[in-house]
Amino acid sequence: MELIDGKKIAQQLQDEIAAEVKQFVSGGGKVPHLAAILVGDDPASMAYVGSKVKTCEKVGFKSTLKKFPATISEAELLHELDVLNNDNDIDGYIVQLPLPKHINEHKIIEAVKPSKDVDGFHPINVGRLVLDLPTYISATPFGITQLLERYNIETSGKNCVVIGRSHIVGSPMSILMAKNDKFANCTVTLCHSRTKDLKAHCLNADIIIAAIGKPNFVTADMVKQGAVIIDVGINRVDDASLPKGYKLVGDVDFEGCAPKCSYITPVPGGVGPMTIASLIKNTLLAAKKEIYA
Ligand code: BQF
Repeated sequence: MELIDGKKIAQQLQDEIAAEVKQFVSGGGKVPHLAAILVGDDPASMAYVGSKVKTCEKVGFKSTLKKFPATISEAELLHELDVLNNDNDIDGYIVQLPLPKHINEHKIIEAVKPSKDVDGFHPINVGRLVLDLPTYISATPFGITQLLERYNIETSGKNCVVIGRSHIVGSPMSILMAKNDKFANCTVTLCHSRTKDLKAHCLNADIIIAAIGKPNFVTADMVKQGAVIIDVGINRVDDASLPKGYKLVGDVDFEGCAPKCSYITPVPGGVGPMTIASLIKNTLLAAKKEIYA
């Protein structure tokens, strides 16, 4: 069993990006500038945005964090997006999800200018992903393909089971793994809450990508000997013995499954750090106008 060290690969990616920024700026390019909109005070969202801003500093980007109370109206938020869409210094921006219930997420996502949509959530960018056109690949699926590539994991012709059909992870991941690309070319099965006999599908899988949001959902009895497991789950589980009062666990029973795996990602330190690094990469692509001229 080899552990896939997402923290290490994310650091490598960030070092590469930092070097590229230096070169780009010394050649007269503008300093890449990411903006983030944070609505409300959900602690997890605050932490995620915080690490995005911190990573911008580390790679030599400018960043702008725009915080709004949970009571902001949809119209006011749409106005803020309009401001960012028209600010020529902002190369890309994100709206940290989830948003408060009174705001229609779809409406917000559709208001992001596609050329600045470094999360890759806009329908235009999702459509471009499906059609193999240049696009911002959403950060978690992009990060996972980077891990497969950097560990040189054989994927061609393999059976890949994606568990979870979210618009952010499961759905785009299933599309990426089915593509005619070196670190894809899988036969993909997208499993979800209505799947019959999930265990049989998993036992047939060479690669399992778990994105369900339920701690310890994938257990050893569901895993074929030698399988690759990518654990996308970030679940808080109460643990009074820890200073924070909780620990992070994935969607996979790591202890049980790891002995059967050829490769497995840990939580924390697996897919999570790659999500951040991929967002940063997309922002560099935006600043260099490599996706939209
Ligand atoms: C790690 C996210 C659910 C909903 C909205 C490193 C992150 C997480 C874990 C991180 C996530 C999850 C992010 C680790 C960003 C991933 O060491 O394991 C980094 O910051 N993430 C987000 O922005 O919004 C979410 C999960």
